[in-house]
Amino acid sequence: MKSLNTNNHLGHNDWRLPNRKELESLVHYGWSHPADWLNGQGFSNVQKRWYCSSSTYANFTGYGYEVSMDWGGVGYTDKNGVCSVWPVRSGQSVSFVSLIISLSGSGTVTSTPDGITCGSQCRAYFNSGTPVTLTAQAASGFTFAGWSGGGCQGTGTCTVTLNADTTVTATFTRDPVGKGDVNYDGQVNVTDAVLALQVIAGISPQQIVYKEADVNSDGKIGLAEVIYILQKAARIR
Ligand SMILES: [Ca+2]
Ligand SMILES: [Ca+2]
Repeated sequence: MKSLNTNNHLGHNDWRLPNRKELESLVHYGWSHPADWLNGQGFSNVQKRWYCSSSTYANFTGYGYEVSMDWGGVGYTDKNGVCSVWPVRSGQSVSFVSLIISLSGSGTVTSTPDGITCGSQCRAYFNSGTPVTLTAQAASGFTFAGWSGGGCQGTGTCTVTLNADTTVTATFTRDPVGKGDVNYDGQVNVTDAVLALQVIAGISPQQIVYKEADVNSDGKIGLAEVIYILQKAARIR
């Protein structure tokens, strides 16, 4: 890096190593090899290797963070070790902030612009000041109960203007047990009838039985439930 500045590389002498957030912001997590994606986006010669960052590893200051453009991971290595460099210029720097999504219950959260696809990708970096709109989608059997953190609330989409590292929590609550859904899997079918019959016969049920599946308000799973379930399964109810 020093020699780039000493030699006034490409007419500039403010070259530096990117920091960890800047390098991570280049990674497209939807691709198994970020280098392949970057080389198709106007960059050239991006290698499937570790790239050094300027960020020091806090637990051991002789080490610095590095980011793999092969698989997108973050690691750390001896500052005197060998890794690839991606020179950037101070005059062009922007500051990046992180957005982390925390999920409670089952569902997904996506962002516009792209970056967050949570469950699988729950952390992304954006330019400071970027408005990011988050959309929540409950999994089957769950209902989106709302946002918290980052100024988000309610159950609609939420637009967060990222001026600092931010964590937003999306809470999904499980739907109540439906009538006749003895094993609480969201469906009323013959499996539920079998479980109910096992309860009646005093046989240990093969799955957990939810008494909330009660259909006649006696607080028990019994013949009334079996009849209800079979009528449902036979489509005569
Ligand atoms: Ca069921
Ligand atoms: Ca009952």
